[in-house]
Amino acid sequence: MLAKPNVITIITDQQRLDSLGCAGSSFVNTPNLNRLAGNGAFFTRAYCSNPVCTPSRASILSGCYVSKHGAWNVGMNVPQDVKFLSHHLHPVGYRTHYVGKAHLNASGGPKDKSLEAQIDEDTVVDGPYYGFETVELTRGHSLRGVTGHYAQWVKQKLGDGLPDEFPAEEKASYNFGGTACEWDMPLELHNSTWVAERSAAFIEEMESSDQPFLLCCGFQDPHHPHALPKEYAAQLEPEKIPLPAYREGELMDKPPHFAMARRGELCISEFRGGFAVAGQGDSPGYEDVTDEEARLGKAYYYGMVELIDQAVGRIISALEKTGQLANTLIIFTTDHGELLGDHGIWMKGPFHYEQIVNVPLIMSWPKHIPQGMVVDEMVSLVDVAPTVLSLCREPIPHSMDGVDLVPMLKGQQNQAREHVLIECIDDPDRLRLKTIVTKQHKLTYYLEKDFGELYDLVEDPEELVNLWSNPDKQQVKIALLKRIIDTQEGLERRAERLSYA
Ligand SMILES: [Ca+2]
Repeated sequence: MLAKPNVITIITDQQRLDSLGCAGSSFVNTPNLNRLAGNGAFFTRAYCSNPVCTPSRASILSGCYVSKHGAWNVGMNVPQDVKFLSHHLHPVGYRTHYVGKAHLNASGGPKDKSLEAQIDEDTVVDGPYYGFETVELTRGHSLRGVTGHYAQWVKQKLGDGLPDEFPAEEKASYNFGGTACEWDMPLELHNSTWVAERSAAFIEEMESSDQPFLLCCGFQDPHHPHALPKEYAAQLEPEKIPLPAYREGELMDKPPHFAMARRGELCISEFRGGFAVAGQGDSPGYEDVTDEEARLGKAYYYGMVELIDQAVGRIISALEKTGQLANTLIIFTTDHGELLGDHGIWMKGPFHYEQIVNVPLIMSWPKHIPQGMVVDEMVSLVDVAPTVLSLCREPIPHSMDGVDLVPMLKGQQNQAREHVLIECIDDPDRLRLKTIVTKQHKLTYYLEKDFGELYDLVEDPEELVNLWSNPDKQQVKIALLKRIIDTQEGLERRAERLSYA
């Protein structure tokens, strides 16, 4: 019998598709990720299921859309009965381990209600955790992310305890979410270095084991604050980075919360629910971001991706050195993208622009996934879990909403799906979005609102012309609305029918 493959899922945080050299970007240097893509399949139209952390991560690991798994926003725990890849693979002999940022629990709030909320500089969470037998977790991002197992590791490296802080100098006079921060954090102690080193250590441990493994690597970057070790920041060439794409007046035909986000008014608007709008927080707005600040903020962001690239190189080289590369399926993706000032807005949230929802996805397993394959057909990150199970020759549970991509990867199918669904519930009483994306169109329905969005992605790839109210497009609009209802019906909870009556 053939041995089961090892599986490594690498999930970064808030990474844009254009942050990869293999996506055609000349201003970012990602040799290791380009090579990984060249050794496998690179997807140019992979869509996340939700524009923020927890819901999207739960979808990647469970193969279910947000309506099905129920973790509808950040600040909450993924329900314990949701089954992840770890729950499916551990009982069939897999050793399961997680290193890095998970964000499957609320990051704050009452500590007795969330394990991850307990993580701080002195407190770690060891697992078992959501089907992973062991975990080494951290919480937060860059300047605010030296916590949990990562903090313990830094302390051990320094020998004489953790300094009160690693100081950082902000390059903009106010924090708009994309501010560049020059950070007094040595490269060898950076969070991406930690994820690489601990992942490599696990891979080395597994060299002599008969068990296959599932390793999940969760990078905290390139999530804001955009902070880089001084030594790395010095090498940046911000002048090479394109300025954000924004045309004055382009938000006029959009739902009102778009322009409010730009003006920094979301937090005081009718769209704010019990908490600030996820992905925007109490942002002061972006109208005053200068070209110089924007370019620098973007340069630091892409620099953070380059550090991830180097870390991924170390993880792959640990597989090579231990002779496990040929039998390891590697998935590289992220939870959602980032606007970086495009359309006049930074970060993410209830704006389903391509920069937020069309995300990086690479799958590599030499001899099993065609090398150098570029997949331009649409896929969803809910397809990751069923595809992993298929490649591990394990049954795919009916409860998964994702489809098995293997027939498409093997050339037996031209396309895996006709549309993808993206859901966002910012607040059950406020902004709720259902987006359907097809080959040509993208429609976003806002529940109980008079506004909506419709784009022709072929004619208008920059999503500048909202066709929602265009009289000539009402047939298309009705067809896409029908698809949302059809898709939603499939997510309803259904008990198993056992007999006629
Ligand atoms: Ca995230």
